[in-house]
Amino acid sequence: MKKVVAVLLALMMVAGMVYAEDLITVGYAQVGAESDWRMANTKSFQDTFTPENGYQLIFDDAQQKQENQIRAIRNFIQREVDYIVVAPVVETGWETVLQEAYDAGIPVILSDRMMDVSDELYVAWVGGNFVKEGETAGHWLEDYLEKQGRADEDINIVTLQGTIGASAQVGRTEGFGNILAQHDNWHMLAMQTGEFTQAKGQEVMESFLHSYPDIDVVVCENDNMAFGAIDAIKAAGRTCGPDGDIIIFSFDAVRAAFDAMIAGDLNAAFECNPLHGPRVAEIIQKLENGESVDKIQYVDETYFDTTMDLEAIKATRAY
Ligand code: GYE
Repeated sequence: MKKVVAVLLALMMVAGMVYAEDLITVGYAQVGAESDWRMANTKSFQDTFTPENGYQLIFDDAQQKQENQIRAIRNFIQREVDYIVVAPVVETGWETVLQEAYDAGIPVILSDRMMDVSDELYVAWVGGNFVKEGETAGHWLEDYLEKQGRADEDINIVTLQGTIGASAQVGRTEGFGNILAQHDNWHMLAMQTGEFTQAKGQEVMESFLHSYPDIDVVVCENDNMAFGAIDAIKAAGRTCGPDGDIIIFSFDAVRAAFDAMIAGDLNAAFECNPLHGPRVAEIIQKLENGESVDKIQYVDETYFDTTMDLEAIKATRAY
């Protein structure tokens, strides 16, 4: 009996090994868990890269620290994964570790944010067009002020920026800045990072409200910072949103941003799609089949504001 069990166990182990060997191993160096967007992004990878779909996912949460991401990538190289996927926390400082992956013959796919490295060090990038998102927000504000008959008024603006040096921060700041530059009556009073988190967003907004009593517009480089900012505005006895005295909008358009718009606290949300898991899987499948892939792949994005049927739209949203 013992023998039979031993043989069975051995067989199961071999079967397991063969099975594990058939799986494509993917190491994902994720930024962290700083926002709703990020959680949706993580879930998208975890739902896509499953054994049922032919993958083994090694997931690493870097807690928004570049040194942790670099360590994770080195660990993936050591474990000889088939593919490395990185959502880089910031754009600079990757040349050395990416060269190491390249020398090890492991393809690197960038997702979400960009890296400032030479082209041959990664096979493809897929993510949102952050400059365009910022410009869309700027055009939305133009339109909104126009409709309110405030197009020629002096408009005081503050910005809660994302993690400094992250593509989403750099692009959104640049994009909104392009439209700002076309309006002499728009004044950017201050820009400060809220690290893409609700807590930091609230803290920075509190200090903005102290320093600048006459804020007309708050630009939040993600939804979660807007949630913090809304709390700070209310705590200061001020109001925001379409019926309030401060205009506030943000980027991402996660489910909770719809709730904030429906509640009348947030004016608009500029979409950034986090569901990159299937997009990265498609790239990997093409590479597996020896097909070529587009190096840079932007995802189409839109925006939402309180003039729309937000309940109906929210019901169709996946994140
Ligand atoms: O906007 C923010 C997250 O890089 C697009 O990172 C992403 C940004 C997203 O923390 O919520």
